[in-house]
Amino acid sequence: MIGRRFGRTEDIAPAPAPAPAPPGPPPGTQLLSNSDFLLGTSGWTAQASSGFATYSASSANRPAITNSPTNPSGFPSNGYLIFSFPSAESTENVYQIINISGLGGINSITTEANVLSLRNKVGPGIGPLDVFKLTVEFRNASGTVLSSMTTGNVNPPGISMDRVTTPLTFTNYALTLNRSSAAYFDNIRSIKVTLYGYDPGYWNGNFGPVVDSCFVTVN
Ligand SMILES: [Ca+2]
Ligand SMILES: [Ca+2]
Repeated sequence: MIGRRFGRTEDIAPAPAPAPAPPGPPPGTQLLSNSDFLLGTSGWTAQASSGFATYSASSANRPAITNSPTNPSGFPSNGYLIFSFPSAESTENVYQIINISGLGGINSITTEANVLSLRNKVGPGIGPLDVFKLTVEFRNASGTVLSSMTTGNVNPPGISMDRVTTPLTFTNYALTLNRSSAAYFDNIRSIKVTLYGYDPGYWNGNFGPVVDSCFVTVN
């Protein structure tokens, strides 16, 4: 009877247990398919109505994926998404939608892209810097956007056409959504990752930002 006062514990109805969140992928799982672009366009969608371009150093006007960029030289053959010169996001926009059954046991989602700029040689100097943007949307089961994150437009460091550096240096851009700051975290059922970039030098061909890899990792 020690510690009991004014009533009996069995009079108090237990609070209903909250429904458990559907289990998420194991922590550390990487969710994007063809994350390193080694499998061509597999898994990725080009928003342009005409789809992806065929990689070209002279005539492409949309994003393309290739294992072997021909200009400039210096790229090893391991898969790259390379943008072109139109600045319209509807044209230079490549995305992938990841569907998940739940995020139980997961505390964060990190989206990252490894990017390098192909700067144009214009006259005696280097042309305008390439523009790149990484955006990720978190959606519920109905497809409603719960939140989005973006790097905004950035200018990845890069190389000029006639001064290739070896090894090529890619810059990592990352966005992390934490469970602790997102009350809707357990309602997320899909993740849309969008890569956008363009070449302000306006050279016909694929001379925009180069994406070597893109990952979505849960932890
Ligand atoms: Ca790659
Ligand atoms: Ca460029």
